[in-house]
Amino acid sequence: MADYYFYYWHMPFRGQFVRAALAFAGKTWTEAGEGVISDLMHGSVSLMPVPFMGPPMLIDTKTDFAIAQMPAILLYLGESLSLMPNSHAMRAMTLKIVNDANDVIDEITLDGGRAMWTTASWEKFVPRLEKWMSFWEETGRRHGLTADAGFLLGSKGPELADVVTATLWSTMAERFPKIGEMLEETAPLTAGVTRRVSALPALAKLSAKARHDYGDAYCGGQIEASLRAVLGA
Ligand SMILES: N[C@@H](CCC(=O)N[C@@H](CS)C(=O)NCC(=O)O)C(=O)O
Repeated sequence: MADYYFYYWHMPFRGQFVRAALAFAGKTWTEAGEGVISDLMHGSVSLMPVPFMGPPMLIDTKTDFAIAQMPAILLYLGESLSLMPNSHAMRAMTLKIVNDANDVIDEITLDGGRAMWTTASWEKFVPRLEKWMSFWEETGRRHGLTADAGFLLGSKGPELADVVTATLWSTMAERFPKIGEMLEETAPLTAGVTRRVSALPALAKLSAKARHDYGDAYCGGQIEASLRAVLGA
C-alpha cells in the first residue's frame, strides 16, 4: 500500500505542490483518479473523508487522517515529515510562502476561470505578477539568497518553502516561457533557487512524470486556453 492516497485532477496546478512535497520526502502515493474525486464531490458530505469543496485532498494511509485545502495539506506534510524549519518565526514564514503561492495561482487563473484573460486584462495584471515575484526576491535577499547559492528562508538545505517556490515558478515557467523570462528579469535570485531545487533528483523525476502524464497542461479548461492566448504559449 502506498503511504498516501492523493485526490487531484489529472494536471499539475494546485495539486503539484502536494505531489512535490511527497516526492521530496521520498513518500509514495496513489492518485485516486478523476472519477472518484467527482463522485465524492457530488456525493453526500457525510461520506467525504474530510468535508471538502474541491481537491486537493490527501489521506495518510498509516493514520487514516484526511485533510483538504492545499496550505493545510502542506502544513500537515511539513510537520509530520520534518520539512519545516525549527523556529516558530520561520515556520510561520513557510506557511506565508505557501499561502502566497496559492494566491498567485488563483490570480493567474482569475480564481479558477471566473473570467477569461484578454490582452488588456493580462497587460494590466503583469505589474501585479511582477510584484508577486519581487516578494519572493525580497524574502530570499533578506535571508542571504544569492543567484547561485542558498535557500529562500536562509536554511542550510532545501525545505518546504523551497519546494513550494520551485514548484510554483518552474511549473509555470516551463509551460509559459514568457512568465519564465519575466521571472529571470524581475527575480533572478528566485529563478536561481527555483532551478537548483527543481534539479534535485526527486523533483526532476516528478517534473518529467508530469510532462509525461499531463503533457503541456497547467490548470486545464478555457482559462488555460485564454492564458495561452495572451502569452502566445
Ligand atoms: N482553497 C482551496 C481551493 C480548492 C480548489 O479551488 N480546487 C479546484 C481545483 S484547483 C477545484 O477543482 N474546485 C472545484 C470546486 O470548488 O467546485 C485549496 O487551496 O485547496
